[in-house]
Amino acid sequence: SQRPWYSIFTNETRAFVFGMQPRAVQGMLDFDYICKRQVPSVAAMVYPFGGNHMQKFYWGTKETLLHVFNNLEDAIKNFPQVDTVVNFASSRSVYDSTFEFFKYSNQIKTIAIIAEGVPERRARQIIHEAKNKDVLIIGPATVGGIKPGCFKIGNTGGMMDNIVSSKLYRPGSVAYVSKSGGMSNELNNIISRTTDGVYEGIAIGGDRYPGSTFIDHLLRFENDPKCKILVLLGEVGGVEEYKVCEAIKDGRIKKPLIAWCIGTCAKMFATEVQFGHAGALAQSDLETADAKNNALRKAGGIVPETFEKLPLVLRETFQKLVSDGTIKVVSEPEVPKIPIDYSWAQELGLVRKPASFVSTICDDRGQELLYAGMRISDVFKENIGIGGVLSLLWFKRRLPDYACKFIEMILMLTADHGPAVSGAHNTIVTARAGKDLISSLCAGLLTIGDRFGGALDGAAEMFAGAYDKSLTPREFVNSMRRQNKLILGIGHKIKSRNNPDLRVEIIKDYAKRNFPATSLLDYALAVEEITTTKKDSLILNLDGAIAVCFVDLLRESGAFSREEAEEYIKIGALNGLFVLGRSIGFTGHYLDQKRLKQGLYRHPWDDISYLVPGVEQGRTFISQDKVAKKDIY
Ligand code: Q5B
Repeated sequence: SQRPWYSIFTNETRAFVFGMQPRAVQGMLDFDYICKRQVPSVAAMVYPFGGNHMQKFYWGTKETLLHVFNNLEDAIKNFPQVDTVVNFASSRSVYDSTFEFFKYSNQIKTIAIIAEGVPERRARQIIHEAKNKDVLIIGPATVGGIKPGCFKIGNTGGMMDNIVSSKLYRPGSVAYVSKSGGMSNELNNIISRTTDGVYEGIAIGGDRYPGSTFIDHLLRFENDPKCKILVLLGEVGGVEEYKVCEAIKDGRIKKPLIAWCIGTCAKMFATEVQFGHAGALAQSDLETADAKNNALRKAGGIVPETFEKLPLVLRETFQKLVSDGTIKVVSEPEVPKIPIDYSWAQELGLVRKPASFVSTICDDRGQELLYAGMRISDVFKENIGIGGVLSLLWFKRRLPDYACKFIEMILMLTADHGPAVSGAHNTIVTARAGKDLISSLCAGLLTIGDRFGGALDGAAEMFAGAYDKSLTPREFVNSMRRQNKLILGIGHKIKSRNNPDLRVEIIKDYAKRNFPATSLLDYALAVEEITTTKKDSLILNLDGAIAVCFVDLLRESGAFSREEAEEYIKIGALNGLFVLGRSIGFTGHYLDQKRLKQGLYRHPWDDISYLVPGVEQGRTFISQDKVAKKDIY
């Protein structure tokens, strides 16, 4: 590698992220972008589950694709310049994945291990192997680290606004090493306010056996000429801070080192206290925060009296180095603009845009699904049934119980009328042609129209129109005859006065007994009186009966304004009732055919009248070229 040993991250460092961590990757890319890096620091993700593919991320305000490899070998082969790994593997799998990376230790030189709770035995094995392979480990149990202008490990630094407010988009002169990610954020903030900012910050992690220790990083910082002030934020537990004391004493650390060990309050407790980290417990007097602070002070470190005074000593030390010319203060670059995700900006109330869709019936965004404002749990608590659900989703309101029951009655009565009707026939033929449920169902539904099952809207419009114009039933029938139009809702292929359709009887009876008024039904029955005198089968059929009763419901129930009632007739709500009900039957026919393993249907020849030009001994009577096409067809 071209970089000096002390500089593990540069603005050209490229990394693999192990694990499916799109948020962390996006955070790293956003950091790169505001640092004005030319190439994203994340070269690829390695995720053993699923195939090799590309995943989309933002690069500033534009989008870019990153590789996701399901095996390390491919990743290494494709990106020989990658020398860093951010390993998000869980505590259970981190050992195996890290050892996998060790196989490529000629290339991979730094591995950050994020997982908490890695068994100490495993952690020590990893550390041992890392030493053998000359690989630097940061972690486990760490957020990672950050080098302003160069590289950010995973989620270090928190959200982008935090990173910007701590000026982590450009390098300063102060390098720190701490244990925890939270305290690193605090240091980023303090350093940015009291000095020219962070040069590099590493959180070694809170476990008892971190892969690299305070001294490892402080020696790097000491040797890095761009770093002018060192900061150590230790804590109660462990003896690593004493190695730093030694380094100050024996001159390996010469730069000003500001140090503080957190946990001085431990003495206020009667027994030893385990602080947040696994390693944050003093197992002897030597491991207390006070003892370590005293030792660091004695060794020559700059140790404030309290943590609150840390900013003060930082400022003083910085000022001193500025005045003696060690630190040259450079002018601040322009504060970068942070691209914010649209969803976040929207949540903050910063942006608005006209929506492409408007929807007013159902909302699935909250904790609970809402049907026209009614919680799905209430739908069941109040037992509103399918009629109630339909009234919410179709009409955006609760309808009276008798109306909901009527809707359910319609769905039950229209559910099926045998295999012979157009729609069921089509469904069956389609199912037997080997098609799936939805194709077969759609094939059946497509037959629904003015003649079959879809006469409801037309019937409602015709009867209501005539009634509203005060045409007598006779005038209505005559006018339709004059216009040469069939009255929709009248007539049936097999049902008649003598063979009444009992479904229609049920509808009529229910409406008569439950509706506040049945003006249009009465009018339609008067029309039926006339049409059946012409032919017994010209009865008010199922479509017609449902249609006129539904108009009575829309107009007379008090649940709809007159305009609303007319609109529902016009926009096709009524045919929806037949479509919904008959879907039950068509689905039944489909399942029936599949259960019966019925083969491909072919219509028998003897059931088709072939009225094509005749043939004699395989030849046409009249030679085709002498006959005009219109004569044949
Ligand atoms: N004539 C239903 O025809 C049918 C007349 C009429 C005035 C009329 C026919 C029709 C309107 C559409 C309609 C819904 C095609 C039907 C349904 C669901 C179903 C189906 C099932 C289920 C029946 C004989 C003479 C002719 C005609 C005249 C006929 N209809 N005049 N207004 N509406 N109706 N569809 O029996 O002088 O002799 O030439 O189109 O409401 O789909 O079970 O099968 O649940 O699945 O073939 O119930 O009525 O009668 O064509 O031989 O006509 O009466 O002009 O007069 P037919 P045709 P003329 S329910």
